[in-house]
Amino acid sequence: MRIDIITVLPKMFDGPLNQSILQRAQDAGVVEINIHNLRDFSTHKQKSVDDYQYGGGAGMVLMIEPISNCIEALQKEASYDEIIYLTPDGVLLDQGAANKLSTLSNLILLCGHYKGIDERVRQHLVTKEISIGDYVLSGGELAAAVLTDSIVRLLPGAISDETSALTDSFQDGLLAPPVYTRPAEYKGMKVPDILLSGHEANIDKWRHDQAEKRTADRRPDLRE
Ligand code: 6GU
Repeated sequence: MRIDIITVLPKMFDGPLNQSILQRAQDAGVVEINIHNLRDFSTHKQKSVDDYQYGGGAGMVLMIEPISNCIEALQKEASYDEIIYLTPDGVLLDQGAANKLSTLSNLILLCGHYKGIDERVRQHLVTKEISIGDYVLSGGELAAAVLTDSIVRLLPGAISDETSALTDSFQDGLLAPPVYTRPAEYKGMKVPDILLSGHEANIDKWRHDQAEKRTADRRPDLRE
């Protein structure tokens, strides 16, 4: 898979994409992630990428021209399945959406900033709009990093233990059951006996029951 991220704040991606599973997936060639500074596609002397909004009002708006230039340059290198704009008024990201996106080959993620982007970008260039939750972030960068992580960890070869992505919370519509590691007892706090029993079928049943209980307690909406 190839993911191209367009942003005015490329440094925001230095940390999140270069650790752990995301770094290993890139090292292993499972995914190629490229960060593009929108300013590099400005045709203005000052390299500006935003301007005042027509009709008046506070806040700068990202201009269509540098965004279009950047997308056109990328489309000379690859053919993209989706051009995704990260925005709080997009469709909410969930595990099902991440699963679907992980089956595609090439994605462009466009991060908005300031007051927003020219509506013509959304109408004519973008193919999908995604929000990561009902709260407001300062820009789309953190959302793009979240989306990238949710997709890349699902790619074959990204996680060494192939089964572990499948037992995540949400993957089967249930929250994940509790897990424990050594010691078996710490300051009087004990690991449930059944996990030490070695009885695989009973352990599977216990885990499933715990997942059901946790989901009913915390996220009854997931069961509907
Ligand atoms: Cl994608 N962008 C911004 N700015 N805020 C958000 C968001 C995206 N998703 C939730 N809040």
